[in-house]
Amino acid sequence: YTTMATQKAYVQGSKFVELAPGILRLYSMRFCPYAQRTRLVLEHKRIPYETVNIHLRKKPDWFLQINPIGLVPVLQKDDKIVYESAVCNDYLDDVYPQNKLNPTDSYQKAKDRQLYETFSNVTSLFMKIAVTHGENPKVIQRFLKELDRYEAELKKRGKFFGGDKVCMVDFMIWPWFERLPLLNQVLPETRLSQDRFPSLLAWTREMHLLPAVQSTMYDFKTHRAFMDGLRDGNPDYDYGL
Ligand code: GSH
Repeated sequence: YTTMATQKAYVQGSKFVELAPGILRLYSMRFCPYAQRTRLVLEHKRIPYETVNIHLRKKPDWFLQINPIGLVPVLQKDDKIVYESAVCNDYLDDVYPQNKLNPTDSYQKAKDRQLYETFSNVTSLFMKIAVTHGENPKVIQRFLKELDRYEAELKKRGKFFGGDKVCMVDFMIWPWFERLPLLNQVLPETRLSQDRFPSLLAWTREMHLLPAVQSTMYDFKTHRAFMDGLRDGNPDYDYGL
């Protein structure tokens, strides 16, 4: 579904690639977990789109005009621009109703939203541990305690957060589970144990089987290389190209 000629990140000074009428475009960065949330939804719903990857340390001026906050992901189609991963995903689920991901019931929708909005607790602790190599054991305990909430909820819901099928919650939180082996390698205490996290472990295996996950994921070596660069203040947005 990707039609752009290059996957390489567009840097400051590079020429804007004109957007053809009716084409949906995703501004992304190959290793961004937030952009991956939106890539997962695009792939799951089989929505045709093109990708423009952005060099996040040297952003083109035209990108800052599209999103003044300067973050990816951003969706653009004709005169419409949408940013923030949760907003992008809800928008896609509304506009492309196939393989619906959000519940129609307002209360259920609120509960799901609560789960993925509060996941920011997990993502910030994840980054803290990754950057400091987990030197503060209390942070690791807080991280696991946050994951307890997801374990308990998943236990009630079934195979996925959507029950038998995936839902928005699954895709909104998946990118950090894909990257969890990065922490596990250095800090065995961050591993999901069978005793404490049986549901999340089974879920991780199921998620790996989904075509949307397989087509958006990177292998461990690639995630490792990108994360090491990020920690050194020198991320390689074109790693592996
Ligand atoms: N709340 C945003 C969302 O959910 O979309 C977070 C997105 C985000 O932090 N993206 C990062 C980014 O664009 C890349 S992983 N960083 C650019 C910057 O910080 O200047």
